[in-house]
Amino acid sequence: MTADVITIFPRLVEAVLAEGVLGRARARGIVEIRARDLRDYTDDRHRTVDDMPYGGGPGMVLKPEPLFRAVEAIAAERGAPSAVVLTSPQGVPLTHALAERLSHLDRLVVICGRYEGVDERVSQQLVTHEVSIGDYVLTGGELPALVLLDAVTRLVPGVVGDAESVAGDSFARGLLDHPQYTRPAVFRGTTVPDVLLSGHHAEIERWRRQARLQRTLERRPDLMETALLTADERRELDRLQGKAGTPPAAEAGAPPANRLLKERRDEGD
Ligand code: 9D3
Repeated sequence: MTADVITIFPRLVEAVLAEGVLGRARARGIVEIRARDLRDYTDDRHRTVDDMPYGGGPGMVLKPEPLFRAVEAIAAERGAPSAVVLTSPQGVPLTHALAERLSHLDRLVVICGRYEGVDERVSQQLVTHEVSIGDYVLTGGELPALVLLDAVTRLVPGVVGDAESVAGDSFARGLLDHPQYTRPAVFRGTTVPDVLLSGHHAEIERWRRQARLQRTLERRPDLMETALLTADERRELDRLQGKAGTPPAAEAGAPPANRLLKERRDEGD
């Protein structure tokens, strides 16, 4: 896969892509990702990429010409792109399913939105997918583009070493993960659940399945609507829901039950 990221902050994008799993995948030639400076595709002395919105209003809008020229230059170099993604607050939400579909494509172009927006003719005539990463306001589309590329490229075969960890993605199956523990078995007085030390693999799997379902019910009841459940999970869910005294769903935005935070709250903070 190749991915070309069109941005006015190419050094920011390049710095992130150079590190971690993606940096290694690039170094090994599994994916070829390049940050392109939008200003390189301008033709005026000031390398202008934006202009005032027709009809008035605050802020500036990304001009169409540099974006069209950038995509055309990439197409001439690499061949026609399979998809041209624009990161935008007006986009469809990024989901694991969308990341999965994009991961099968050969040549990706990602345009980072900026300022108050992008000329609508770009969305209409150049872009194939307009994508948001969630309902909160950021200062630009670079971080969303990097989030999208991270989610997409880790699904390209060979990028993540352990294929099992990709296949077992909780979002791939629609449930949250179970809790994880590592050594020491006792940390500042708190122990690891006995079952995890027992070596009884069937018992451990039962405990984890119950924990995944209970967490998803409490924190993300919306996921329960679409989760693909095994017969065992369905049985366990019925048991959890049938039982009286099931804890109520966590309040939206409620802080985690973290001991340090709780103590701060108790101090009247
Ligand atoms: C919808 C907000 N707009 C109302 C005037 C202004 C605006 C705010 C923030 C326009 C652009 C931006 C910059 N954000 C992105 O480019 C962006 C984004 C985001 O802010 N949240 C979640 N996903 C994305 S993808 C691109």
